Amino acid sequence: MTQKLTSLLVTALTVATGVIGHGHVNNIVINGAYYQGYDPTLFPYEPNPPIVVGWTASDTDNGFVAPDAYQSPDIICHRNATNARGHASVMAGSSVLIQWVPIPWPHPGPVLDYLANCNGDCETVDKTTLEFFKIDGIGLISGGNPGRWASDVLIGNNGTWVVQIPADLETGNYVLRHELIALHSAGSVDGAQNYPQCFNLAVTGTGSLQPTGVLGTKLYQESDPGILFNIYTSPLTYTIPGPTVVSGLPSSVTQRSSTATATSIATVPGSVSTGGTSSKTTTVPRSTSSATTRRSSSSAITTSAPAGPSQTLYGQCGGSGYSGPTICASPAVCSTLNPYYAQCLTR
Ligand SMILES: [Cu+2]
Repeated sequence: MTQKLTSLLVTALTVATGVIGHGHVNNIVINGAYYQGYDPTLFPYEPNPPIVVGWTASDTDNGFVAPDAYQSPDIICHRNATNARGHASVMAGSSVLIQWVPIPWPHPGPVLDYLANCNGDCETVDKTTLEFFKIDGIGLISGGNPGRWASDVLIGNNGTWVVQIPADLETGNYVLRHELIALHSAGSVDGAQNYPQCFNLAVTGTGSLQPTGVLGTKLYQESDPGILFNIYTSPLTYTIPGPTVVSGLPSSVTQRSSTATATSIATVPGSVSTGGTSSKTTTVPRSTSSATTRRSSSSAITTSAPAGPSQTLYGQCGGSGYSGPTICASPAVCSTLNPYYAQCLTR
């Protein structure tokens, strides 16, 4: 009864905070090129939304998928998701920067990234056949109640997360499934909040890595120790939910902010005569492109100095057991080098 009341209150608070409390990925950046994502708060209301690299979903409230939907297709790429109509090309070993909006992201929790081979075009693949393998995952970094989380690193980098496409990955079309899990209410059953976001990537390279994966509907269970988890105690030990990271891959690469220098248009299969490996990259400066002026998203990936005590350049700003300043004096940004050490660095 008490739990029910609590969850009702949480629901009421969640509704009250509206879009301020949640978010979605506005864009990704690959080698300085900016690719618009799917904007669930705008595109459903546009007669001709642009073709983008992000999957369409019906989270018009910027909301989440709850644990009671873990065995439903909604967990795969968010609610009622349908395939992105375009893709971005990326070389294996390159990094993809993912930009969340609005900033700051409000919730503590892990950051996870998966890939699934489409074995054909990702624009038409049946999402319920995708088998996801985890390419990185970071949870609790230090402390407890509530502790410092991977999400705090994302927040410290202006809502961005850097994912490295495995250097050995076999050439092919992949869905990148990037996910934040918010744990602020996860102490109650069905209280965690998953924010999965999917993107189509055409990966080129010479590698042969073909990890085995699991269906999206088999990633998590409501009762997983990293899902039903109370962050408001100390000390904490956290188990990142889902399958383990593919053997040989780091749990995270160095996190940093980045600025796009060009805007690229999502490639549509069959529309480029040179084949699927080249993208139609334009060299429009991002400050004048239509994609970047949407919702003032360009400001989201410029570096700004948040309030609070700050660490000097090259000083420590995070890591297991660290309790000093976690914000870097501008223009440095806090870069997580490993779970035990983060340092203020300039780009
Ligand atoms: Cu929220």
